[in-house]
Amino acid sequence: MPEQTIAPEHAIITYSFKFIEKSPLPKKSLTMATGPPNYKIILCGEYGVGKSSIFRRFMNDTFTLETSKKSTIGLDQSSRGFNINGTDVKLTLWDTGGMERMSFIGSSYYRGAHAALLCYSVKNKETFTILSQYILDIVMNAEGAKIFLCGNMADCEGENQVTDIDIENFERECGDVLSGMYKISCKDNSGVFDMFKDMARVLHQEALGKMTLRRELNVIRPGESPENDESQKKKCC
Ligand SMILES: Nc1nc2c(ncn2[C@@H]2O[C@H](COP(=O)(O)OP(=O)(O)OP(=O)(O)O)[C@@H](O)[C@H]2O)c(=O)[nH]1
Ligand SMILES: [Mg+2]
Repeated sequence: MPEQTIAPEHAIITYSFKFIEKSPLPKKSLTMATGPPNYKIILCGEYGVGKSSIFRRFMNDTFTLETSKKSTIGLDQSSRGFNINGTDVKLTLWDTGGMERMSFIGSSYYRGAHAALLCYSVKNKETFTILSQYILDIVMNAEGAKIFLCGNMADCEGENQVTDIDIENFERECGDVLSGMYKISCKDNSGVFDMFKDMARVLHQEALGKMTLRRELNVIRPGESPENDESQKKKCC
């Protein structure tokens, strides 16, 4: 049974645009008047680690094993709904080419991101050892974004494999910077849906926590409504 059948009620909205960013960037807010909370996630990582493959699994559950090297050019974004403990939330995933990280796209890609999915290929250690540079980029350009680690191509084995010890060492070096770690295979479609569902849960929990704190401090931002907040519901009853 494919994992994606778990939340069939949610429509998938996909935008694709190259070079020109037409829509306004999403604001970091918990509940917009127009719909469920929407969390922006950016894919980061070296050329060829499978970011676009993750994006396609997220967008329409497809996979293509490319024989020719085709790098992503420009930006893609796609949204998808998840139900977290009875609350609808939306994730909007952004993808760009590993080669484009330093290009003019850079700052708008990072801006307003709630999370970054830091991707590497488990069969290529170089794509793993370079991740600290990406963490620096994220911290500098996407203030407050949570960072999740994703090892793709778990179906592959090789001599240049990233080991569990490498991952443990990296986790130790990062301190508490990482909010989640996953191993997936886009080819086998293993772990992809569970990863996004878990990210949605972590992001929503964090947003609820921030909102509760702001309410305690009596600061509710315009565009946010307390209706979706579970703790508020309990108080009302
Ligand atoms: N075996 C295997 N191959 C994969 C997997 N995910 C992606 N690939 C292959 O890896 C190659 C690169 O994947 P992409 O998704 O294009 O990588 P990318 O990170 O988007 O690359 P850039 O756009 O250049 O940054 C393609 O040939 C994919 O078919 C996987 O889980 N297993
Ligand atoms: Mg790509």
